[in-house]
Amino acid sequence: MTTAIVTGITGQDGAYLAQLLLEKGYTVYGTYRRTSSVNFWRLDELDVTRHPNLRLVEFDLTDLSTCIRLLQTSEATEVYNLAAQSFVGVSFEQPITTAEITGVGAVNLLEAIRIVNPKVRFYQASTSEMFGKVQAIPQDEDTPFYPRSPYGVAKLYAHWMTVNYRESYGIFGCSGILFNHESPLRGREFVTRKITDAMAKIRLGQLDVLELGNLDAKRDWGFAKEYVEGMWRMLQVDEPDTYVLATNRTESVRNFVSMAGKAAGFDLVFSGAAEQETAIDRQSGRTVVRVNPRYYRPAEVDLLIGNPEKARQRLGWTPQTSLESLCQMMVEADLRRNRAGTSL
Ligand code: NDP
Ligand code: GDR
Repeated sequence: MTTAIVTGITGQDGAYLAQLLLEKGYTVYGTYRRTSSVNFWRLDELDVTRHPNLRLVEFDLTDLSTCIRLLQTSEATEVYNLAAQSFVGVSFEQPITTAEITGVGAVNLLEAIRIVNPKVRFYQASTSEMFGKVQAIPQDEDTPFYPRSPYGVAKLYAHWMTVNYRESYGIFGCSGILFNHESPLRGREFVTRKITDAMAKIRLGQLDVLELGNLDAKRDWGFAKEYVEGMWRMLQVDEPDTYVLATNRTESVRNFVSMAGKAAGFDLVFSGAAEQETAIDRQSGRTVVRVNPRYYRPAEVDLLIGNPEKARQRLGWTPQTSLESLCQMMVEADLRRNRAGTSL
């Protein structure tokens, strides 16, 4: 039986990856931070919290000694580092915390692997945010990086340290450059879930209007459950490497709003320039969305679109779920939760 460590198991990807590994017969050490209130709602939704092969362990990525002890006690042979301060917006307000967790935290794990068992296979959750102000369209493994946020810079440091430990010490370190991936388990601070949750609430009469920032930003959005399969595949091949996972389709935030509106029964018409833009429901005439510049970021990533050809060829990985189906799935989940008053 293989044993894996998944850091950040309380997050979206951690929950899906735990489910996948448990289904494959792994023993999973899933790490969570001690907080004043428990945060296992995603694991509960996937019904894995009480799985007999799941060990939930208290852990903080910024503490090297904890990383070493976790490697020693678990005797894991695969480590998936998903833990991070992952919200780009907050990284502008908390750049140092973001650097410590999202950047240096990855090196704590790499050091623990070097000390305890250099044969451990390591997955680093890298990101399309490292491309930032993009230098080529579409972006692939050879596209130069130009991060545009403290989060992107911290992730770039962790990415290069993973490559460096691979080249310096022969550690099996893989870096997955994942483009945005969403699901009903996405945190409500991220734009897709913020939109699907709000559309559900407006439909149910629980919210008046949704306020958003930059509607022109374009993202390559896929389904998270499929992306964690790609993470696992990266650690099963003979050689460690860097891979892009993406859908190769990009859409604006505005288009995602229209899609989610449609799934919730609205027919939205946008008008007005930039900071005054609104979306009105054609049938009722009511304003459903309006721009609020407080959600703008100091520096923006305007357009991301990834080329996942290397992952297709070497890992046999291809995304399956269309953005329309993903959006529909998220709106339906949010309608259900908000009807029941259980939205998190
Ligand atoms: P989430 O924000 O949902 O989850 C992040 C996880 O990290 C949470 O479990 C969080 O715990 C944990 N964490 C935060 N700080 C620490 C710390 N100091 N010590 C230990 N754990 C900590 O992210 P996602 O699941 O969406 O993403 C997973 C990873 O993939 C992240 O590293 C993210 O940056 C990266 N990524 C995500 C993409 C996406 O589109 N989702 C795309 C590309 C990369 P807590 O619940 O206590 O806050
Ligand atoms: P991103 O995701 O920054 O791409 O990082 P997010 O959903 O936060 O933003 C996407 C785009 O939408 C614009 N936007 C808004 N964003 C939020 N959160 N809230 C708003 O109200 C809003 N209005 C417009 C943003 O400006 C941005 O352009 C995500 C995270 O999961 C990272 O951890 C991950 O590395 C990348 O995806 C790939």
